[in-house]
This record gives sequence, structure tokens and C-alpha cells, in this order.
Amino acid sequence: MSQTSTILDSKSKIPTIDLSAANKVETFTCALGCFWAPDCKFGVTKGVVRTRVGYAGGTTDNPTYHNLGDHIETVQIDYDPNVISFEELLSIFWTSHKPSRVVWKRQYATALFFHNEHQEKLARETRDEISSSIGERVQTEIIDFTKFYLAEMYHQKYHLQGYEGLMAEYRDIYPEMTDILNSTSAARVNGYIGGYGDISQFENDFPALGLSEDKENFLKSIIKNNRR
Ligand code: MHO
Repeated sequence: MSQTSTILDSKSKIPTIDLSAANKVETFTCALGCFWAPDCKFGVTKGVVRTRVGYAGGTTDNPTYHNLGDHIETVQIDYDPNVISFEELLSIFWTSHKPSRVVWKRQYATALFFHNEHQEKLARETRDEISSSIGERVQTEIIDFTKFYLAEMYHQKYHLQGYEGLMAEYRDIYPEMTDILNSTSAARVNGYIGGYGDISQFENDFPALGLSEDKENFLKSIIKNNRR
């Protein structure tokens, strides 16, 4: 095979949803308890380009899952501001947890990390609105973003990594785990497996996900059995 066709060949495997990912993205960072679930929820959200899980909000250096210090499990997403706004993501954040709940462990605290003044203003305003509408103190923290420590690879796209057949296809497309981590397709499929998104969104997405046809029915059976 000539060099050119090898390049074309490997390029042709890249999911069209990844090829069409926006170049100009903005970042949204939040904590909603165990990071596996919000990774899924945001992963199926239209306009979300990529997701990653990690640790933020603490003071210790280089936290790891087993040596977290005072950090919080956090999800960070890059999104296309032409498709979804910060306000919409914020609304998903507020409706995905009970803001008055007192957390039992800092690891699972809920927090919104703002990246700029616009995000800070909206986060504080919506927090105050919620507080007066529920008549209770909001425990959710609004934190000035400083640093995000990427979690161990086994926590990334956690639900997807439980399905070897799907992972084999992604590894065939992307030999490096960091490329799977950055894939919109992988973020979506992880989300569907984790119980988010519905069958019509999935059917609409499927042709762009870069997976083989026999994975369509397999994923559909998971999506039907497991919605939240
Ligand atoms: N409920 C999960 C928590 C994992 S999470 C990444 C467990 O099995 O311990 O904190």
C-alpha cells in the first residue's frame, strides 16, 4: 500500500463527528459528585466537543484518586459556543443536583469553577436566585478556577471502557488513549452507555460516530434498557 493510501485509509476511519469538531471552543468546569456520571451527562449534550474528568478545587499538588488531598472530583468540558451557551450548561449543572444538600465528603462536593468574569457573574446570580426560591442556603461552591488535574486514564470515559468490543474499535481509530479522551464520538457513546441521551438522538448520531454497523443494535439495546 502506498504511503498516501495509508494516510487516507487511517484518516477515513476518523468519525465524522470528530472531523467536524469546532476549533474554537470554550471551557466549562464543574463538580457534581462522582465524576463518572456528569462525564456521561455532558458527553451526550449537543455542542459539547470533548469531556475529561479530574481533580480541582484543592490546595495539594498533583492529586491522584487515592491521594486526593482536599480536591474535588471534577468534570471539564470544551464546548462550541455557537451551539450551546454557558447559560444552558449552567442550567444543566443546577438541575443535576440538589444545591441545599450538605456533602458528606469533600471529594464529592458540588462546585462550579468559573473561568472568567462573565461565568462568575452568571454563576453567582443563578446561585442567589436558587437560594431565594428554595429558601435555603445553597451549599454548592462557586470557585475561581485555577488548575485542573487530569484523572487517571481508567477513570476517563469510564462506562465506555467497560465494553471491550467498543474500545477495540476506538483503539483501531485512535491508538492513543489521549485521542480517545478527546473524541466527541467517545464522549457521546460513553454518555449513552452511562444512561443519558435517548434513542432518537442516538439514531441521529450513529452514522457520524465512526463505529461498525453491528454496534448500532448493541448500543440501542443498552439505550433502551437504561435511561435516566
Ligand atoms: N461509587 C463509586 C465511586 C467512584 S468515583 C470515581 C465507587 O464504586 O466507589 O468516586
